[in-house]
Amino acid sequence: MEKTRVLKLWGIPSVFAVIVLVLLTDPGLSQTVKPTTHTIFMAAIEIKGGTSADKLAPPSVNPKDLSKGYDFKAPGQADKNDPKRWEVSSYMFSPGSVAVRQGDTVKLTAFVVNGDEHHVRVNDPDGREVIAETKWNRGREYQLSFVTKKLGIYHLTCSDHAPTMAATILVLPRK
Ligand SMILES: [Cu+2]
Repeated sequence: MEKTRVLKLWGIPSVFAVIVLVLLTDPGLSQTVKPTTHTIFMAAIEIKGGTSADKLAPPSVNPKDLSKGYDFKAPGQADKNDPKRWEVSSYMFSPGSVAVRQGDTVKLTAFVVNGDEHHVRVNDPDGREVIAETKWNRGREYQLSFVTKKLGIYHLTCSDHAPTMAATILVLPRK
């Protein structure tokens, strides 16, 4: 209030003075002004589910035909001691989506928990390669870094488990 009064004394109408103060003091707005570096931790994981054919019939379409990232163990394959059990799984990146602003630097640190091998690359919103395909092995940690020059969606994909093992980096306008 004191600052408002001071500005008013300078001859600036109070409504404008308040707007100026809000713009100067709002941390959310000032954060968007200069590019920043986002350190993002990601894991390559496999989630699993299973049930008994007594409770639910296995799917009529083999999940493996839908994505290389899906796995299916039919009754008889999943558990030799339980011939009715069937299981499914899916490889994924966690988190699967992050948002940054244009011009920000993405510093990604990825740890491979599941799957012995993944071939991973990053493409920009126009499909151009930003990070060339690299082999990631289980139990290792990998780092990659790039500047988000373009607006839109950058894609981190694994060719071994396409199309579902993918993560998106949404690039928003700087403001
Ligand atoms: Cu993979």
